[in-house]
Amino acid sequence: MKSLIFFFFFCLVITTNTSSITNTSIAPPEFNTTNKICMYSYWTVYIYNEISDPISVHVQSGDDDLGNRTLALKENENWSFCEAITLKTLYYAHFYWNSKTAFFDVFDNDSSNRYCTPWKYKVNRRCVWLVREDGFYLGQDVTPFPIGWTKLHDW
Ligand SMILES: *C1O[C@H](CO)[C@@H](O)[C@H](O)[C@H]1NC(C)=O
Ligand SMILES: *[C@@H]1O[C@H](CO)[C@@H](O)[C@H](O)[C@H]1NC(C)=O
Ligand SMILES: *[C@@H]1O[C@H](CO)[C@@H](O)[C@H](O)[C@H]1NC(C)=O
Ligand SMILES: *[C@@H]1O[C@H](CO)[C@@H](O)[C@H](O)[C@H]1NC(C)=O
Ligand SMILES: *[C@@H]1O[C@H](CO)[C@@H](O)[C@H](O)[C@H]1NC(C)=O
Repeated sequence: MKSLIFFFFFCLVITTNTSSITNTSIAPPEFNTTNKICMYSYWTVYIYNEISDPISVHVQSGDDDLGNRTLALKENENWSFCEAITLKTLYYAHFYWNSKTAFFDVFDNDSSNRYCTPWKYKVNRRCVWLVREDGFYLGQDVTPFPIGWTKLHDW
């Protein structure tokens, strides 16, 4: 069990305007970003449901199973871990929304370096998934959609 959850408060200040309020249903969270020291990066991955139906999310890795969780609208699942120095840390997930399903890697070396918060000495890193009716988006923060989000998968 290498996933331990550590949380710290970090006030995320996002300027909003009227268009973003009508366009974003999820309020910016206060991410807990403890400066936990790892050999390499310390990560927290968040998966937010932005679909009005409940969805089920089942996250697993080679040696960890976070279970089948149900997320209502705006709810999130999150977990934290030290990235292996081999950079081979991999988490994958099954998603269920009514009759639709999806299955893909929710954390790997390549997508985390491309779309998540960049490496910085002794600073925790973060990936945020946004689950929408039209697919799955990855970003660094809960910013007003579609700013900062990259669509990576369909249902
Ligand atoms: C934030 O992380 C710290 C360190 O792990 C923990 O003690 C604290 O309870 C966390 N706070 C929240 C709100 O999760
Ligand atoms: C949010 O706004 C953008 C442009 O401002 C638009 O392209 C997009 O379709 C909107 N999304 C929703 C869910 O209304
Ligand atoms: C992360 O998940 C826990 C429950 O596992 C929840 O209490 C916490 O609020 C979540 N963090 C954020 C930033 O929403
Ligand atoms: C997880 O929950 C969904 C929805 O209830 C279900 O369709 C799916 O079979 C479950 N998956 C597992 C592995 O239990
Ligand atoms: C990890 O990703 C970085 C940046 O995309 C890449 O340069 C490096 O070769 C990758 N390492 C492994 C072990 O996949």
